[in-house]
Amino acid sequence: MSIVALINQKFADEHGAPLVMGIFNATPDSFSDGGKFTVQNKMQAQVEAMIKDGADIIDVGGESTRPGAQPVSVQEELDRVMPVIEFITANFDVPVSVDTYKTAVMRAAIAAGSKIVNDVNALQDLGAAELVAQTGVSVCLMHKQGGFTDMQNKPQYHNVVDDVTEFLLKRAKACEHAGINADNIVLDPGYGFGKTLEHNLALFEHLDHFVNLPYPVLVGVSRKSMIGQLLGDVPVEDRMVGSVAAAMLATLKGAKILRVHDVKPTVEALRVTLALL
Ligand code: YH5
Repeated sequence: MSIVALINQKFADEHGAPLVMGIFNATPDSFSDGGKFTVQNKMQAQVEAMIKDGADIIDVGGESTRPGAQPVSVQEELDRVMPVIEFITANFDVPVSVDTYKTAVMRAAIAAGSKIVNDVNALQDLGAAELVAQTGVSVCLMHKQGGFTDMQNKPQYHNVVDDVTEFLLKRAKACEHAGINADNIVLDPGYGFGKTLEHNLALFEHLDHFVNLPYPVLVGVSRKSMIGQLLGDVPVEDRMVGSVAAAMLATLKGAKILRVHDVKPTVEALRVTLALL
């Protein structure tokens, strides 16, 4: 099923609800206390909890793309994400997205059953768009400015909303030209990727503009520094309520996929928000 069909089905069945994409960080710091057995069991328990809590998609990533994070090799990234992807596709029907910008990782993830490529680099790696076209999977194209190490170093735009729009539409057209069906494309303004707080706020204020483009929009603000900044520079563990609030406003502004760490609080907030609307 195309991502647009999945979005429309839930939207119709659940009073305008967007899809909830649960973030699964397959990085060693998330799971490394104890032996291999413990690691595997914790991974499985977290996946099961996210599904029980109502995640519509599980987004598996093996390389931290936070500013200043260390890059990892293709082999290391595969070692992190493949056991998780294989566990989910073997045991559950929930669609898996793979959070990667590397064609080789996309290829392995798709072969293991991933139905969505979530690419912070908008399929600009060599052969990425062709791979997605040939395999018929869906893609989220995200905007970022700059490379991963320097992107928060004085980001600048002529007009952030126009610049991000121009980039995303250009990438969407290139992807369609490569053979990707329009119904398999999602756009994402890329909160926090080469953006100051002001840029992030402008992109949020003008979400209606992105939502009016001919592709569904994914919003990923969960636990990000913009939430921390709005709360007076609170640490990451104190950003859940702010993240859920932002996700609800994004929903009211027409976002169709919410990428979140806290699935249960987001799903509960959505039920109440949409029931009272
Ligand atoms: C996104 O927005 N983000 S990875 C810094 C944080 C918290 C979270 C503590 N992949 C996105 O989640 N994919 C990531 O501060 C993404 N959209 C899409 N499509 C960064 C992340 C994070 C970074």
